[in-house]
Amino acid sequence: PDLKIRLSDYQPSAWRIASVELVFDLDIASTEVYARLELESASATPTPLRLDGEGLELIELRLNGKRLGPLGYRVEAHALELSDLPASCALESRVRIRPQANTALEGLYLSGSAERGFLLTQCEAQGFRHITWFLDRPDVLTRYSVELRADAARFPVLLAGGNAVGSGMLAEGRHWARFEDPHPKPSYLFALVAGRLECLSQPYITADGRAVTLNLWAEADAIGQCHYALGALQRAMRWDERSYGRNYDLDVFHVVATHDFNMGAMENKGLNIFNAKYLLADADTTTDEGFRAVEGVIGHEYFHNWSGNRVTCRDWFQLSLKEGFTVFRDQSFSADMHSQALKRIEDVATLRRMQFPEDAGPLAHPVRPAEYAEINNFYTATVYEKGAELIRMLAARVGPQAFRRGTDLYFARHDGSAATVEDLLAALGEAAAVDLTPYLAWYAQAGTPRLSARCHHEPATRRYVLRLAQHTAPTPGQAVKHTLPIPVKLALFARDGRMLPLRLAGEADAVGVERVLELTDAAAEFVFEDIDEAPIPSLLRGFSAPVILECAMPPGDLALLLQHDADGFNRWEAGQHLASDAFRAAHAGAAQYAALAAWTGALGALFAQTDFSDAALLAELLAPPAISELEALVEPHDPDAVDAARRRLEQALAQALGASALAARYTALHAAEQGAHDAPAQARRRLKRRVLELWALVDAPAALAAAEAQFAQAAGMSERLAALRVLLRHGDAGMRHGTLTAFRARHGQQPLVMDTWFAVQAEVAGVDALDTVRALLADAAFTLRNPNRVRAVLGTFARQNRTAFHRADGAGYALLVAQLQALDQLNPQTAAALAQAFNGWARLEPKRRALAESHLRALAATPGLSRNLADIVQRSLA
Ligand code: DPP
Ligand code: ZN
Repeated sequence: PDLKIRLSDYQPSAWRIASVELVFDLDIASTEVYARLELESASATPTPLRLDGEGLELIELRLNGKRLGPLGYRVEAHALELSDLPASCALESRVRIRPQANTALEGLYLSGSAERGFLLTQCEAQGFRHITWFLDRPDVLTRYSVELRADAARFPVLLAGGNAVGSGMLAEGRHWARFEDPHPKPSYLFALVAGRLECLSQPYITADGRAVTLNLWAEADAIGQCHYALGALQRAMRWDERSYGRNYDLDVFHVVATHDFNMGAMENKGLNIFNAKYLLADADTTTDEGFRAVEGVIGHEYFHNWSGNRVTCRDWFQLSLKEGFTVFRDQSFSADMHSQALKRIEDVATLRRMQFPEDAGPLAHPVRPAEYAEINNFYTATVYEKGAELIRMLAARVGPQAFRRGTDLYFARHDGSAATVEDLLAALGEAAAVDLTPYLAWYAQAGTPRLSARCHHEPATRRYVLRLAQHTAPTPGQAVKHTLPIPVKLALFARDGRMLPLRLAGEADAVGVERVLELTDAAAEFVFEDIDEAPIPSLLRGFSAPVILECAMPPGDLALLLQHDADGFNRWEAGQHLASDAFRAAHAGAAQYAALAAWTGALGALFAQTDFSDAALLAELLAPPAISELEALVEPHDPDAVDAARRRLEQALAQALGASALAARYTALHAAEQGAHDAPAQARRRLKRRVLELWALVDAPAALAAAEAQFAQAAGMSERLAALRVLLRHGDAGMRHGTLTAFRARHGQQPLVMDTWFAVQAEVAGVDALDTVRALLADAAFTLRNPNRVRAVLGTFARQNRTAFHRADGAGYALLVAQLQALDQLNPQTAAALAQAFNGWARLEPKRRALAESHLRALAATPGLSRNLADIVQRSLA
């Protein structure tokens, strides 16, 4: 049967819910939920009301106060249907739900143990239907009034979204608390939390003068790790006031940390709930990247208060309306807090590592999908990361002032309602007096466009001709592709490193030295005048469009850009281009090749410049592209061969830099290290980590000795972990065992650090890698019930440890499939996310391809597969 939901079938709801009152009698094993819905038919002649519900034990239904007998309604598998209702009525329901038995972590569930854990909810996308009967769709916005009741000793803290309006004691040691949210919201933004939690609190005054209390909540052993997040939250709030004119809008803002969470975090109105991984942070347990991730996610969820909550999505097809936009907002925030160029490099690297493979494989889908079988499988890199790139293109297209006017217009026009992608583009376009509708094609079309650039110089006419052409390969369900508007930011460099003035044919004067061309057709030619000698083009600066640029360039030209381009991103990009060319040659078995020499030579020169001030950028320059990017360059591919060729690149780079220079740089960085957390200290640590890794490739004994010392004396987790990684990769069995034991002895009681302990072992390549993973799965601290732990072991193994997962005998596939079958019984969402590690299987060399396919088919044939996992497996095999 075709169970797909389609965008083209969208119909507004036939019923509205004017308000809802909820009362929860909370208990771990069994919770009773009372709901009173004030219903209004959208039409004069009401149609039957169909409410969503899953796994609810119905106790009682009342219509306008009168109890409904079994003939008054119909209960189906996932719906409650009532016919012949008056156009306006009150429906009351009582249901029983079972939080402790809820291992899917969707709806109301228990985090931690029955004795000490707390209750919480996760409702996006469709968790609310696991709590009560409701119109569980984002375009039904309602005012919520919520009362929580629970044993006062077991659940001293009771929280729900909105403002607290009262609390008190009940009989038998129970207490109650009541909350009202003045802002209408869809059910996916509902949340409650109940249990023993500690609070870190701080007053905050918004730019428009509202006194707000910021409350960060965590279990007692973790509350001390909330200070960094609290500071980040205040920075995010100020930033949104300044950058977008957005103010917070309730008296209190709660953020709660849990170790049991399927996602990174959740933007519930007034009550954000965070995976502890993105909230808890201190120097002893958190790396520099970890701190930046906390700040970014704090920003992301906070920014949703406007882009997602005040203006929400009409339907789940519009998910990127809030997610792509909000990722763009959090990227901009992080860039403003740190470095524009580095943030851009990191974000593009993430896009290429996660989204490009998705867009090139069987799960490819547009940023706004046209259909889905299971919406939880569309919280993807495409909807998030590519969606953010589309907003970035639009922002660049209209310019900063018009973009701000446009977002102001969007928020004002759609406040308190549910919007579409068209609504956002209309507001931005109106503010800029630009027709942005051609950009809608980006939302509808899957696949990464290939942008090819060919250039030639005509000395006689002093012209430089740039020919751009675009092509997008077919993706599943989309055989024919359309042309897209592609903004190409560019500059032309003279041989001496000068940027040339840019005058296009037909223009009277040059328009600056950097400009944006828009390719709107399949191909176009751009002619630059007054160009005396063949320049070096710097194309797609700042990664001005999410495309694959194909432009053959001589290694010497790329080396020049790598050393001199003023655009930090394109500088890095030139190195990536060189490294990719070198990789192709290495993979093809070439003994020596110009690209490799140019890459190592240019990096050697940069490395030797002792005044190269940007240590963090240098660290990024010294890394070749990720393995998942390189895999895409050869088809079909053998993971062992890809891995070997990438290693040859790193080896050649380490040799070119030289053991003594690496040792000297390491020593200098180590001496400067003070355990500080300012940007220069972080940059030094970043470079030091990379230098240590390269050093170990050319002088393992010396690098290992340094790593052991660094591990023993580390001032914080960045240092400790960098050393541990090198020891695990290059050390002997005794060293590995010793450091892992010491690490565990120190951090065994800290779940997030133990996730790292698991992950660093699961990522190590080698013949015994699979035995390591088996041992980790058998460890007493491993459990399939905790998503972070599952991702640490199985996610790291299947996504990061390519040679182990893709072992030639198929043992890696067998291991993952067996784990997926077990995990799916407990947590379908996490199982479905993990199964996407199979994504590139069809591009493998024939032997592995056949093995991967047969294991996927076995998985598909598993009886009782969840809809989540079945959807991924079936689309992967289609
Ligand atoms: N919690 C997820 C996010 O913020 C889904 N909304 O992206
Ligand atoms: Zn989000």
